Amino acid sequence: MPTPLTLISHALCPYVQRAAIVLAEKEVPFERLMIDLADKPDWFKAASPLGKVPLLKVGDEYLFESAPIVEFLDETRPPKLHPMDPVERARHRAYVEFASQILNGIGAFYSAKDDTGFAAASEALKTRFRHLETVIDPSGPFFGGPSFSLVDAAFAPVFRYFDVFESFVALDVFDGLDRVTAWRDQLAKRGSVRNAVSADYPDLLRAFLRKRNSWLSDLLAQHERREQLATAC
Ligand SMILES: N[C@@H](CCC(=O)N[C@@H](CS)C(=O)NCC(=O)O)C(=O)O
Repeated sequence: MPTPLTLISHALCPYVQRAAIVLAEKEVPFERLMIDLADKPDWFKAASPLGKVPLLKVGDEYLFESAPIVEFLDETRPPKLHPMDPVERARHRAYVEFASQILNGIGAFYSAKDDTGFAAASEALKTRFRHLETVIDPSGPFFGGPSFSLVDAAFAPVFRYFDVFESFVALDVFDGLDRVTAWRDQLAKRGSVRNAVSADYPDLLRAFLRKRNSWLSDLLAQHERREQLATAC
């Protein structure tokens, strides 16, 4: 009888998605438990030293931080998603961290208070994606070539943000980045990626963005007013 696994989650968290994607790639059954990060239960505070999701409950033990969680899954459940070659593996770990830095950049992007801050955050993201364009395996379809890896699991939630952003604002972040765009398209089609969030993810992300009181919140509000007018006509 395999040890039961529970992924302590939040509906929008990109780090939770990494773990959910890896579990799905490995076809490992698991329970998913959503918590309210605005009202953390006492058991969660006790189990999560940094107060963050994801947690992976393995039997009676709680693992925290997405990187060790997915590495644990990769060590214990086939197929291996990390490359066998140690240098390549170290490189993949670095690009998982690169994805985390991009997530910080996305936070700056959706929190920017004015057009100047928004343009600066957008430029910073473009610089990161331009770098990625030079390091993706050109034969595709995934970051390292034919096999889905932990880097793919880390970037799929990154690209998912842009699917929602681009539903209400035209962005040029991926302009001219053909390899990144092809990779993004491949990841969006993958079952493990699609199923890592609920069907109402776009609505939940829009609701989150509406409350940011940021430049992007204003762009969303303008778009939604136009949508309402179009429906009224
Ligand atoms: N370094 C952590 C980052 C996880 C993280 O930032 N989780 C966020 C949600 S996406 C969180 O739980 N924040 C706590 C809070 O909002 O109070 C990891 O890789 O697991």
